Amino acid sequence: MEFNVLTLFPGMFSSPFNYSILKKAQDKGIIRIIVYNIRDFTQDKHRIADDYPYGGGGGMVLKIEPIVKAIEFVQTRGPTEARVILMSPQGKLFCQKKAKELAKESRLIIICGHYEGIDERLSHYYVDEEISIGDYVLTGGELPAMVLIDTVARLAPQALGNEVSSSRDSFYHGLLDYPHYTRPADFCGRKVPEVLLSGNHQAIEKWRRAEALRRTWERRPELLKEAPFSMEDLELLSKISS
Ligand code: 9D3
Repeated sequence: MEFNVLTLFPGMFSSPFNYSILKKAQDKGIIRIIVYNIRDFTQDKHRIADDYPYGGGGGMVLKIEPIVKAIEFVQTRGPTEARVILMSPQGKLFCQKKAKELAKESRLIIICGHYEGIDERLSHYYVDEEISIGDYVLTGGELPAMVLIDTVARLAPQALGNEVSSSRDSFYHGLLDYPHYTRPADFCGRKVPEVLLSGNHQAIEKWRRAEALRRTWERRPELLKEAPFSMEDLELLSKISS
């Protein structure tokens, strides 16, 4: 899977992807992250990528021409048409479901704005969808693009090694994670729950499921509307909530 990032600050993308699962996935050729500097697609001698807004008011607006040139360059460079995503505070909220949908694509173009805005004709004529990562104000679309790439890349077929299992993701689908413990079994009198030391795998699975349900009920009850439940889950939930 190929991620093509268009940004005015390509340097921001060098280190975050050089670690852990994403590093391994790139080394193995499972994903490719290619970062383009929008300024390299300007055609004037001052390499100007932004301009004053029509209608006045403060701030600058990213120009459409260099971004469209960059999109066209990436489109002609690959075998299939890439889906074009604009990171934008006006976009639809990013979520795991959207990540799974994007993981089916073979190529993405991800555009990062970094000023007051981008000429509206870009999103109107050249962008397939606008995505926001949440209702808070950042300085640009670069960090949101990294969040999106991180989330989608780990879902790309073969990206997850043994260290993380996506089958566990799917068993706990829509729920918060259960608590984790490792040695020592007693840290200054703070003990690991007995059941985890019992070796009874059926009892451990039941305890983990109950803890995941309990935490979700306590911390993120709105998630329970979407999560799939078994009959046993409903029994556990009725105990928790009484
Ligand atoms: C007052 C108008 N502001 C929009 C809320 C202007 C503005 C603020 C911040 C325009 C761009 C930005 C930079 N942010 C992004 O480009 C961005 C973003 C974000 O700020 N929060 C969550 N998701 C995203 S995706 C891109």
